[in-house]
Amino acid sequence: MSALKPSAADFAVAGGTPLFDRPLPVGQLNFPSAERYEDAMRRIMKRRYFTNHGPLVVELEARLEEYLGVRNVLTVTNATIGLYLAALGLGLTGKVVMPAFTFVATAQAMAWAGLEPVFCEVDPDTHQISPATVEAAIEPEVSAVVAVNLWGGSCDPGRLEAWASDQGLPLLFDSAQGFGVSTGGRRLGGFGAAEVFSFHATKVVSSGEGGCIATNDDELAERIRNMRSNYGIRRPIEVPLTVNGRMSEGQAALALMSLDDFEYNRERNASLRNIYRSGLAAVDGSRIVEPTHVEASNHYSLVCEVDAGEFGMTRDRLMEILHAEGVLARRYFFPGVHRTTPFDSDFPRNVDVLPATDHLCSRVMQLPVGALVGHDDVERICDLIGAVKQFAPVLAVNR
Ligand code: T4K
Repeated sequence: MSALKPSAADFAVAGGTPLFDRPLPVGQLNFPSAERYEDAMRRIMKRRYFTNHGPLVVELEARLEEYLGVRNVLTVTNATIGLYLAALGLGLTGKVVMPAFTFVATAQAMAWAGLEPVFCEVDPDTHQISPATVEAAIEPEVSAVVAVNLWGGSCDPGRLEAWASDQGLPLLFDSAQGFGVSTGGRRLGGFGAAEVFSFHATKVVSSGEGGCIATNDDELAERIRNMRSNYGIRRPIEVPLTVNGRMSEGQAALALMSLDDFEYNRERNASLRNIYRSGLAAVDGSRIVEPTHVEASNHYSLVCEVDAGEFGMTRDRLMEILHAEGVLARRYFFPGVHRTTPFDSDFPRNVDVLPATDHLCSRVMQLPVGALVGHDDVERICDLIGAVKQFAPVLAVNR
């Protein structure tokens, strides 16, 4: 019997007291102390230089180039704009293959760049794309592949790179979730034509909103530099369009502090994962998805699959129960990009052809990790999930 919830009537969905009075979210939300933040902002105020490639952005780009081991890093307002700029900078046209099991921004950015998505499957165990899943979606007019590195793991980018090179297809990586991740002896950042990272508040390195494009292609970098700033910079170079994708000094200050804190936060995430691992090991019907094809993960997210048959209730009913207790689990990526507007109506042929993606969308949830979640909290979440399973025969039907 669970000490937390001795009977089904003790669950908040049945009128009991919620386990957490302060709801626990899934995002990383790693931010510096108010003192460090105030100090950084005061320095910006004193300089009176707030944006347009200021000294903190210059410093950040140099540090990122060194850390990621790439020739060029271009900071941007957010990763969605970064993906859009990278696609335009690469001159992609026509159709691009990408997974439907990703955050909707991957496809939205390509649509803004005038590209048509052709959605491919992911591997049901790793949740990542592979040469085989991409190859199965290839059509004659496909001009590029947009690969996604998910969950602090990777899609084995070296293998995909070799395959894409054989096919003569440019490869752009959405590594929004992959900062600090290494695979095959290299950090993500230098694979394919370019990689795009997100520094959103929910990411492990954060500037509130923000991101960067990493590339070893100097010509591409120069083109994107000119596109990123409405008026272009440095030597004149022909670009299709310019836009405002610049990062501000305030964002750069946050990102620099977040870089300083990254190793601490990575280790903290890893320790939370260890508690989840042991806490859920005996809960049949729950499976923690480990970051695959990596030597070092950033442990950005804690992803759990729920097998309704084995667990005794659906993922959605379990989430309803967890939410009532203050555990704000999220069902990324429901319902799959192929089933979201406008992609479902614009490209209906993509909708009913992705059974592995649909299967994952019905059973995957993220559980809380990050700065607002303590080791004790994770122990209690695991006990709670165990208790839900124990009372599943009652709770599952009490809808
Ligand atoms: N490609 C991939 C593969 C991505 O995962 C993403 C972003 C992108 C591209 C695009 O990157 P950006 O353009 O965003 O740089 C969140 C994030 O907004 C998004 O960055 C992230 N992926 C995605 C997976 O998750 P939402 O709309 O589901 O998050 P939201 O705002 O509901 O927050 C999640 C939880 O965190 C909630 O419980 C609330 C809590 N929260 C959130 C924020 C922002 C807080 O407590 N405080 C906060 O400040 O998209």
